[in-house]
Amino acid sequence: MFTVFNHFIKFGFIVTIVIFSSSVFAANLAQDAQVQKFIQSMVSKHGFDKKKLETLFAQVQIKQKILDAISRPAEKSKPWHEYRNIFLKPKRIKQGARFWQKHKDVIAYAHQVYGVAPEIIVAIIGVETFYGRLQGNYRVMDALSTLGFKYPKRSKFFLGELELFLVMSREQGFDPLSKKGSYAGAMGMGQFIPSSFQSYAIDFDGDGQKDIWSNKADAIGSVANYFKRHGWKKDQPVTDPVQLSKNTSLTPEDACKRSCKPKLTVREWTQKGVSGKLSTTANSKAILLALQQQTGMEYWLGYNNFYVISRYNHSTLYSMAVYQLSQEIKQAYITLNTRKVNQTALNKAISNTQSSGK
Ligand SMILES: [Ca+2]
Repeated sequence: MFTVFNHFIKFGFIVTIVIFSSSVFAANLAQDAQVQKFIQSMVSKHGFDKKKLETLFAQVQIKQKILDAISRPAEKSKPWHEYRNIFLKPKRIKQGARFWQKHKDVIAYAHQVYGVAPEIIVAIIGVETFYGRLQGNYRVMDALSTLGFKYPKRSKFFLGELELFLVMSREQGFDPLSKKGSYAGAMGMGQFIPSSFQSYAIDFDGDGQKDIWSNKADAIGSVANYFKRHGWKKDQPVTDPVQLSKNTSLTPEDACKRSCKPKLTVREWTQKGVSGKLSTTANSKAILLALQQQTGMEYWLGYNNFYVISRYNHSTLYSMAVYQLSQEIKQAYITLNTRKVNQTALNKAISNTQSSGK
């Protein structure tokens, strides 16, 4: 390879190589047999215009970077104390409180309509996109086409998402090339893939558009709706820290790793040697969580609402990070508003003193 590369450099073909490597599949995608088949199914199934779709796919780019990203071997999972530090940074907490403050009316309304705790809605948007700032830089068309047509392992899934994306672009009246998202086609402030958009995105401000990219009300309402539809219970606890008794037979192996539906009741966990100050009843169902801290294992019980967070991302660590971030944001939000109340009271007192001194 090196020899060939040098040969090209020698003859001034480096530019050719660079162009070639960034657009390995640069030929008109619309001519690809698989794409033609897909176009045909969009025409017969959904009544799309063949010519228009061909024009669209001629502009779509297959991205090697996306194939590299999805094929990258999964990172060895981090211990909790490292994972936690990625998300629970002061900047994310502070900006979460500010985001809440700025959109407090619509967040309060989403809470009222869907019953989902405001701090959870804010934490999800904070973890997913840093409050909408980092929504992904790939065109959704490029991402879904690359994975649908050039990644056979998940082709069926991503072609299904591509189909839904085209349908939603027609329904919502946007240019499919105009929307950006993650390399896997997750879109907007809450990173919905098209099938999630179809099932859970809502037009929360009633302007006729479901705009989860730039309309804060729609993004907030859609996240709240997602949680409600996955079974979030209003004012119910999420999780509690617990201890294991010395003679328990429970080990970290009994703890949930990914996406476990609570089966045992709190009473049953108690009988197995779990104890702690619990914010729920003995009949509530729970899962055991074991989190690797620097100094040893830390245990928690997770309830129904913890399971609902895991519907967003199946990792137990993700759900715990969202929960703990939500608690930090809540505290920061209260502090922010206490300061505001104090300042208002102080201003009032000053103004009273001044007027009485006149
Ligand atoms: Ca809207």
